[in-house]
Amino acid sequence: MYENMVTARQYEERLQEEYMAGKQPAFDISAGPIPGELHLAAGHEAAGAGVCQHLRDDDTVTAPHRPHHIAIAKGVDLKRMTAEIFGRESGLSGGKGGHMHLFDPDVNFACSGIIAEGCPPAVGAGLAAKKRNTDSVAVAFLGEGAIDQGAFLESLNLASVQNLPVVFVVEDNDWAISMPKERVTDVENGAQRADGFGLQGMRVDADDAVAVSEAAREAVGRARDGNGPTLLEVQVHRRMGHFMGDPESYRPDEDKDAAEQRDSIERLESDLQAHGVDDETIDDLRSRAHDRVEEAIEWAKDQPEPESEDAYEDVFVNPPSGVTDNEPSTADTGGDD
Ligand SMILES: Cc1ncc(C[n+]2csc(CCOP(=O)(O)OP(=O)(O)O)c2C)c(N)n1
Ligand SMILES: [Mg+2]
Repeated sequence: MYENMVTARQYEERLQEEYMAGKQPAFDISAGPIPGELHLAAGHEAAGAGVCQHLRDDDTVTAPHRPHHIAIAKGVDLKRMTAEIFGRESGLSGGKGGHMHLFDPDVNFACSGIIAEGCPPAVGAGLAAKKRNTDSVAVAFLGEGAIDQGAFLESLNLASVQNLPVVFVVEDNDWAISMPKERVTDVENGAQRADGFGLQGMRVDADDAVAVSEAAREAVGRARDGNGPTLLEVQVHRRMGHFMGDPESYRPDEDKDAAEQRDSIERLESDLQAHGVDDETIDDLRSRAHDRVEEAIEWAKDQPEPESEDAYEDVFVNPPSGVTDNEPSTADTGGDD
């Protein structure tokens, strides 16, 4: 878990540098090697590492718009993920999705920029596992800002009534962009949402990877054993702005300071030291993470950009005629495109 969390933090620190290149002096979101929005997950690492520690490649994970720590913990190919973020041809989605649209079928990972969007597909994956009689599970990650979304609430209901192997993991960082949780949701503990739908609810209150891992062991185990879904809420902290370039003028200084102080990586490091792990071992893990991150970034930056004439490839099942030079496909997709 520690190596995973450090990899995620170091990875995002490097992405931050790359992202800002070319965007100054006046912030230009479309400039530089990583154009568009970038949502960093510094302060959320315990949730990704603690939960994904219990998952296999054949388990499905859907993640939201802040996906890197979860993708890394699930074992998504770091080089191809980085190439995707840099918009390169060898990226997971051919460079067309960017950082919020990472798909890796080898480890059954997907994410989306639409909040709560990952919940219905995770329920679908859970239903598929049940129908196929496998013991795979599906995990949907979402932010606390998404817990009032219909897609989430309907997913809770369906997973519960069908007793599906699904775990919903809410990363509660107290903020949805500039909106504090208490102004939009009248429950302090999001896990209480479970009560209305007849599934198990759990909450981990501290930024503690070990506590998350213990709760997730129980939740994933319940799903794998055919005993139904769980809603697990995990307290995390957003150490940065909602996205890069967010001046956070809406956020009180004390809140930012509190997020700085509650670092799950430092906490886990102290736990490891208290359990006799020596500094050399910790340094080794950190330097392994560093090398892996550098290798992925250097590799990705060397990859070619996609050809502009391929822009419409992989976008439509049946491209409207005239959209591409190719004849529209006549394949029967069995439904609407
Ligand atoms: C359905 C939908 N509505 C609104 C948005 C715009 N939006 C992007 S992120 C965000 C806030 C998400 O907050 P939360 O779920 O708590 O996740 P966090 O950013 O805190 O990790 C919103 C409203 C969106 N992407 N999708
Ligand atoms: Mg939030």
